Amino acid sequence: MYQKSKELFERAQQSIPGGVNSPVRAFKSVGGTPLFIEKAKGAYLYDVDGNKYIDYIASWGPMILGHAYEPVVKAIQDQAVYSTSYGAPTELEIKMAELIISMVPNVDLIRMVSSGTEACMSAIRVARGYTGRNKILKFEGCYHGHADSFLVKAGSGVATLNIQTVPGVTAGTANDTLTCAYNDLEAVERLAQQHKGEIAAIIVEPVAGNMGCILPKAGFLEGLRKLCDEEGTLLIFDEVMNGFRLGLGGAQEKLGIDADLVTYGKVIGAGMPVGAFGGKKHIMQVVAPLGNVYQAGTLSGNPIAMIAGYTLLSILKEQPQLLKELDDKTAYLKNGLDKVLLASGTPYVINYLGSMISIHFSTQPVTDFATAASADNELFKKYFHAMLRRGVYLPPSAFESWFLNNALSYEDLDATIKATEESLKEIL
Ligand code: HOZ
Repeated sequence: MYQKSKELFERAQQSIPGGVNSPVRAFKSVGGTPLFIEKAKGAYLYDVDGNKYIDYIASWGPMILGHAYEPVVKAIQDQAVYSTSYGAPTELEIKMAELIISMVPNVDLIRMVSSGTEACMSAIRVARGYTGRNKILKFEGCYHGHADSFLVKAGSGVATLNIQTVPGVTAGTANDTLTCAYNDLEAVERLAQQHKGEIAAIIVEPVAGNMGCILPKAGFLEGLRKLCDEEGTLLIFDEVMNGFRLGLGGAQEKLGIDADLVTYGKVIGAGMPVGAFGGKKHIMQVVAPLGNVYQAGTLSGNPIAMIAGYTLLSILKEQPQLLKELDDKTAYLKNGLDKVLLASGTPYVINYLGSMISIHFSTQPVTDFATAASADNELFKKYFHAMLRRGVYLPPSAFESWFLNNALSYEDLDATIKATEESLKEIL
């Protein structure tokens, strides 16, 4: 069933560390052979062995309207004939910035970069430059890319591979990163008192997607906002996963909280390598060449990435019912999964908001990294493979959110619910 993938994985390991260019893809925590993908269209992935899967990764977020979405493909093709990169400004970059600013009201200035990692790395540099402070505070199990400052108690692949300390991150850098449990406002308040006047920024995934999907408790984000205002600390929302998915204005709009800086990633490139960081003018004006906080990149604002993202975001803006349809599909899936999971008798938790969702096989609410980690992740492995055998491609780790796309039909959702019912019968 996976013969060609097996051969490719063998070959890949000869030339690529671990055979993959991003660790979660190696299937380390679920075991087995990573699937090598040949193509994708709409809601489906096709591997090199000719197997078809209903896709719940959506390239970890950006395929909101499905894979190879025709308007995006055409826009890329039309742009490519004019060259793939100039290293000089284009009108497209202005249109992209104007579009995002029109959708996210508290962003006055926005800078394009090439990935979510770069966006978050740059945002904390801005926060440090603006406040003159060194420390940042992040939450256990949140993942903000692989810049040194964030690889402390990180989620996603770091959690999946159970890496406690990342060699190569200096003690000095790690010491400037304070951590708290997600949703523990009192712990944040205590740390803020201990480090009064030292914390440049609190960075958070408003809806966490790198320890499965975990929602902020009522008052948590509001409490962070208040604390930041009192302490002169900047609040950074990492909306790499949430942005333009949870709402046109992302989590800020959905949850009604303004961050000082916001970061975006793959979603704003419709799957092309893009990221961005933005915020209020008085903060963003420290960025070079307006100010001295240096940040740069030849591929920043790349025309192919800009046209892809601009096309996707314009469609989402013009047709807001698309996100509503997607949310309705997610609610339908959640209800169907609830039915079959309840009937199976196995303890479980489904967390979801908008079109982010995940299952933890847990006896207690999953509200932070500790509760996510104490879920039955051995059972998740079995569930993952049982679903894969039935043509459903879930994230290959319990420490990742699922992302729905609007190309999914209700038949696909029913097939996923049925596959879960059958899988649970097989593995329990
Ligand atoms: N760390 C990413 C998801 N949280 C996975 C990226 C990838 O493997 O493409």
